[in-house]
Amino acid sequence: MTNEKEPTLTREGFRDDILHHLKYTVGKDRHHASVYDWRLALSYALRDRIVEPWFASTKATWDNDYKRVYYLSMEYLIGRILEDAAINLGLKGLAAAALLDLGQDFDVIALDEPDAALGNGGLGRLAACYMESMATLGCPGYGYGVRYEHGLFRQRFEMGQQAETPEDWLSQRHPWEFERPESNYTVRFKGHMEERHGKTVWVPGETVIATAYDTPIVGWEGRWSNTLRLWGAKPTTLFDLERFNRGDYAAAAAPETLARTITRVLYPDDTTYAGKELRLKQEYFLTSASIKDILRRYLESHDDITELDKHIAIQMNDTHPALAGPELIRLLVDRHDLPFEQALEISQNVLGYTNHTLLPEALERWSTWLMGSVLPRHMQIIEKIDAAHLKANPARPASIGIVRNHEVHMGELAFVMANRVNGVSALHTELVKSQLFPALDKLHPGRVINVTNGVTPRRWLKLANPGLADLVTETIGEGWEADLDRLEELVPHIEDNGFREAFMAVKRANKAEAAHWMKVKCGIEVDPDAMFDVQVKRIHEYKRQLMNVFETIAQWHEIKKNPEGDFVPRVKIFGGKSAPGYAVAKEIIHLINDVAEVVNNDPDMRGRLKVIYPPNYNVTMAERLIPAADLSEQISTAGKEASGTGNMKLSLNGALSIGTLDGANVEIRERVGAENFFLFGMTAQEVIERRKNVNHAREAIEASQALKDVLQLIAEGRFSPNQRDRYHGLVHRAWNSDYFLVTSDFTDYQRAQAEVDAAFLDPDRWARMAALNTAKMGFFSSDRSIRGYMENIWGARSAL
Ligand code: DL6
Repeated sequence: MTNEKEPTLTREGFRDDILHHLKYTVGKDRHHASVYDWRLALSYALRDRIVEPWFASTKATWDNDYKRVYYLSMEYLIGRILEDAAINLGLKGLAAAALLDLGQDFDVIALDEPDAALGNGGLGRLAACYMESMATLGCPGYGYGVRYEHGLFRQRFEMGQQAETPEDWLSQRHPWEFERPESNYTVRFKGHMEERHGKTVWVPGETVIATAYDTPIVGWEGRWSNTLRLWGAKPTTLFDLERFNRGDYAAAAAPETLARTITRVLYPDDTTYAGKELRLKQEYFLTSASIKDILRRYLESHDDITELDKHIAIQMNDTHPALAGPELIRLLVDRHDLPFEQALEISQNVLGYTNHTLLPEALERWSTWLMGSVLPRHMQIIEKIDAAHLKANPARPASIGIVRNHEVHMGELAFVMANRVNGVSALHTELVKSQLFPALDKLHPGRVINVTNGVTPRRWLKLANPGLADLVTETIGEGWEADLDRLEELVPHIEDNGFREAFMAVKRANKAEAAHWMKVKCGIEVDPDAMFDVQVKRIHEYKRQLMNVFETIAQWHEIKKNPEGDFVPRVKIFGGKSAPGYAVAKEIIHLINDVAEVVNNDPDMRGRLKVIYPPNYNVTMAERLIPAADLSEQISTAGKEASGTGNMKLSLNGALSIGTLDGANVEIRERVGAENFFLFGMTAQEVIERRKNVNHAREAIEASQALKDVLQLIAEGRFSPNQRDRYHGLVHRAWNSDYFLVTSDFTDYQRAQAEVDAAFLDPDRWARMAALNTAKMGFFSSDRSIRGYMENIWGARSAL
């Protein structure tokens, strides 16, 4: 291992720590311990090493009264913790050696850990990267979230179709957290309002207790550590004994059922909102417990509640925690007796809002009836916020009110309550201003700013790709992990044959490992020398996996027509889950699997084309596939992908991108240079124009024989021989609606794919381009993003 922190700890000492925990914490002797037992023992031994920096960070924050940042997010897509913690502590090598002495293998043990999936996709994984970067930069902060009993569902394929089963990460002991039963808050729902002695009093109909579970998040080199505080739910009364004694067991257990339901499952959909009442309760549960905890902590060392905004900043990760505004006002007014106007001003001064999507269906709205019945006091406050905003901005158009058409618009609420609203890439921020909130932006110029997303290099290079990480260290020395701009120092080395060879040798080794894994996981053999063409992300129409499948079919058809021809061998690799209720995305999954079945069993395709779709894509699978990718598919309809972060991870690991001018692709291309990025497709503006032509799909298909053939092959059931009409609906939509413009961009996509083939046939050119991608990714470190938040939104300083 390179760059191991000089340990005061010895190999023998750490071995003893592991054995101590195995015996006294896990209760096993080493001769009967399973991998699970060893994992727990190792995790506790590592966790011990985090506790000191964690306490020291907390103490320094109290002693110096540092400004604290609170990140509120309904999702944290954490992944495995063990190896990440070991790397950040500089103890991975030592841990591996100590385990070896005990006859155990670090990698086997690390792989035993469940992949904590408390998130659906990009927004949740970003929150996890940001937690780690805040700790690395010494930004005093807390992440607040929900301790879901079941994270994102497990995906299986049954006859090619997605099937979901519950995920159960908490069925095993979770060694990284500390339960804090003393940190608990009553969260109220429903009921009614009463006026008592001139005060408005909320008499709740239901209550649950939010109780804290803390996970320390250690930054690079263990110099600072923050807390991720997840709320679990407990009933306010254990059970109704009277009802129980009468034999009415179901009614007796009602309080417990309510509590368990709230934290039972991560909301399985990031685009549509069913199960509305429960979702609203989950959001309020997170928000209420967190805001109360924030105020409690503040008042422990400050007397004056009106000074709150000088000492804290609260970031709302999308609109999901947007009740933070009304809840903070409620507490300031109802509990601390501040006038509404002052409470509003203080709240606005502490709150920031990050928007992560332009998709209208993903912008939350709640009916006033639902809001009023679940949170009657908040409904009153939201109306007051809306009225105050209108009073201060009399020219405000009715179309942008927070409450309109009997709905509460959470995007507008978050915007009005925040002192800064940020988009997540330069293009997205422009679209937030011009398309999403144009009128609000005009009323509040300067409020919308950009902070382009980033990813943590500790996990997405050092952990995921140790071969490349070691090569980088050998070439430019240590320290790049916390100063990713230094990757630029690789540029002159790209001229060096030896460096390029070493770079491609790492890629080849990663591909060989991934190929072996695919053989075990999917039973399909792939050639590590073929191009690994990777599209891994949520399955969504706007991300256009469909275009990739169409192109795969076109390629298959070409090879069938010319079986003796020369073709660049490709392995098309897909990964991703669809929201369970999203029928069109599930149909795309089915089609990918159907196409894979035909392609992979066709002797003409041998050595030329394979399609692999391993089920249950998650953080761990990303760590395996991303370092092995040659080509990164970033092909969303321009104007729809807010940023993307997979695009950054893939480029960082030396994959070349084929992509549209969408989200952060624009900034990636600027950095790697237009000649090193396979650009295709319409711009966001052209997309808007194109849609005005109602015949856009038909015209695009008529103009491309290849596309016509693809649709014909699908329609006649070539990929669904046992149900030939399976995709008639899909083909019909492609001809007649095609909102995401797959057909209009298809021909240009094919052109760009041909350029990719030509580049791949020139290994030296490819090696230069791939290495340049890695070298130019410094900007996309989440450390840079967090610095941006600290300087331009939170007004927070590093404690280091
Ligand atoms: O900002 C993180 C991530 C972006 O990179 C993706 O482009 C965007 O799709 C994603 N949004 C979500 C769900 N949005 N909502 N609500 O995950 O955020």
